[in-house]
Amino acid sequence: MKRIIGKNLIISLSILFITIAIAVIISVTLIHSKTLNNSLTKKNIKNSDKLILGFSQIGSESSWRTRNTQSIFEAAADNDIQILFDDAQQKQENQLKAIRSFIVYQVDVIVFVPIVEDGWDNVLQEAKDAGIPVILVDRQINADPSLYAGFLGENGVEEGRRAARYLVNKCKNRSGDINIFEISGTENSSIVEDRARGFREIISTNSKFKIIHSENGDFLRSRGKEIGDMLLASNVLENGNTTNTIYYNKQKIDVIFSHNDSMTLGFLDSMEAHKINPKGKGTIIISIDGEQECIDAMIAGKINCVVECNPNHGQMLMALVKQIARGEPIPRITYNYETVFTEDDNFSKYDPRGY
Ligand code: GYE
Repeated sequence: MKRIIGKNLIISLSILFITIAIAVIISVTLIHSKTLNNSLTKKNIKNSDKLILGFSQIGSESSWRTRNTQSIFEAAADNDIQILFDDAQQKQENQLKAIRSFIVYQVDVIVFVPIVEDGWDNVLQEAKDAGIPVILVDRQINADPSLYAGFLGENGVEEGRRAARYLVNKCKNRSGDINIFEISGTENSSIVEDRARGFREIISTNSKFKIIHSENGDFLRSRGKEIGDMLLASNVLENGNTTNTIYYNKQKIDVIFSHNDSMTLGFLDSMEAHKINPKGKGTIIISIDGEQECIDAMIAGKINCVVECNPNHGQMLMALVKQIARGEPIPRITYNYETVFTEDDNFSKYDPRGY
């Protein structure tokens, strides 16, 4: 009798254990694909007139990115377009999975922000075979152009050129080498390559400009701080005082060219931690994006120039989505409006940035 009770207990415990394990597996799966599954039920509205847009975003690595996502959601709501959303959390494999889910759900249009340039051909061919048009937002790819309808975003090459033009003008009366330390973003992303190319194109017209090092900061504030900590450790002298001149491998850094505001702000965090006076540093700092916090830092004299990258793609994107859903072609490339903010501006004319 005791043995039978013991046996039953073991069986019951095993069932309980298996049930818990299954519940854990299901909830973990749901956490990642929460938005997709929520929308799966809404997919049944396919019979209604609402357009359904599958949108794969990279993640939320910067305030710029957060605003970019918001802008697309706001515009979709304004245009009565239903979004199936997936946050890829900085992984291309998650984007590939999301796009394949959109194909299974038979969305009307797929929009995605390609984290890197390569590796999209197969999934885009699958979308094409399923008859679903694809629009790239913000970043471009290396793939046969017939695999997607068009691109909407910023002109990264021009952003790099604008950063360099500011520098060339700022240093027009300086002779001798001007050493540049570059903090770049996600490796193999089109935006980093474009900004780097545009920047080099302009500075190469004068041999005094020298890029002495380029460090990948992944577009993250935390990495900007780490890079700052690595450079600035030697600024703290034995007597506890700090020196304001920044060096890399014993070479004085005249310019920091940072590919986004998050990394620039991380670098400023590090300067503050090392008690380096940002105004007396003698290093020109140039950043890209135009986040409010960076504009404020420029107004406070800590940064010299911020090249705008406009994250507000929403309204333009919805216009393209509707156009393509009507079966009309869209332009291969649509650029957003962008400007440059510098220390010489009349700051009272600035509008709040909204990100
Ligand atoms: O500059 C940065 C971001 O791809 C233009 O990605 C975008 C960049 C932007 O996270 O802040």
